[in-house]
Amino acid sequence: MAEPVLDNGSQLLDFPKLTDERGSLTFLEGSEHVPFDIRRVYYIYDVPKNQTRGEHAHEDLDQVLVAVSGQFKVEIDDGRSRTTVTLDSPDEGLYLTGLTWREMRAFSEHAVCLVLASDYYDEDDYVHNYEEFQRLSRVK
Ligand code: T46
Repeated sequence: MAEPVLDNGSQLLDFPKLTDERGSLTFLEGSEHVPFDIRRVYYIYDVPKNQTRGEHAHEDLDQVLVAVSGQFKVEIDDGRSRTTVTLDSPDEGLYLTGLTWREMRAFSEHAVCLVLASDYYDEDDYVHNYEEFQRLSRVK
């Protein structure tokens, strides 16, 4: 069952998990387990403990973040409220939609953040300035 984390539609998603004596398998199908067609996949790893990643929003991009190994925290903000989610399970994803500021920190050793994205990489879609993000969130 999807659990809302922000009013803008960002939410935690539960994925299928098939476990037998050989271990576990989770699969994700675009538009089925993830609410968009997947155009891009990337992963973030080898992050030193004291480093922060993200610190931006996207104007028009949906993404799902999954801790496929280890754990990390994601602080998210839709311009009205801010919350922190800990991702630590390969069968759970954090769906980020709308204009959502994100900061990822406290990566554990060997943490891997898999990201599924609704579109190709576009530097122009990034909002790096927090004041600009707040201004945009008031008009959207
Ligand atoms: C996001 C969070 C969760 C590419 O060339 N192609 C890509 O698809 C991506 C994602 C990045 N890059 C380049 C751009 C930078 O030169 O890789 C470098 C590092 O990217 P960035 O500093 O944006 O990484 P993070 O971890 O701060 O942010 C990333 C995503 O960029 C962003 O969309 O939401 O992960």
